[in-house]
Amino acid sequence: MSEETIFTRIIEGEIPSYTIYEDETTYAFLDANPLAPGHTLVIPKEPYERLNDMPPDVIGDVFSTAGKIADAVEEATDATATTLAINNGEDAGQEVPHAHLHIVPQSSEGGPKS
Ligand code: DGP
Repeated sequence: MSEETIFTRIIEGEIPSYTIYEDETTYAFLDANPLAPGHTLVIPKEPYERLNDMPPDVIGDVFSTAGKIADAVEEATDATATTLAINNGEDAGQEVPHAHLHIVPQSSEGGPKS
């Protein structure tokens, strides 16, 4: 488990966020620096730093949440697809050391919708 990060403060409501979905183990909210409108982050509520640190059931919970909300994210943004991505470690571009799955809406024209 990593130290608490800004995402822990978001889960606890100390920092405002736009909630997309929440359950016992995961939280999904709009990215503050979106690659496209509707860019959503799915995080485990426990502050695991990387995917490598997460137990299989928690990995399953995060992807289950992504599966539950992918249609809604596409419908809300007129997207036709989504890119799911994890920057898994600092050298891969991970800026916040609390594991998170990016869901980026994509259009039929290619590239993120803008
Ligand atoms: P990454 O580079 O994979 O660690 O992505 C971190 C993402 O987190 C980045 O796209 C911006 C987003 N982010 C950082 N701080 C905040 C915040 O305070 N609120 C929200 N909603 N998103 C944040």
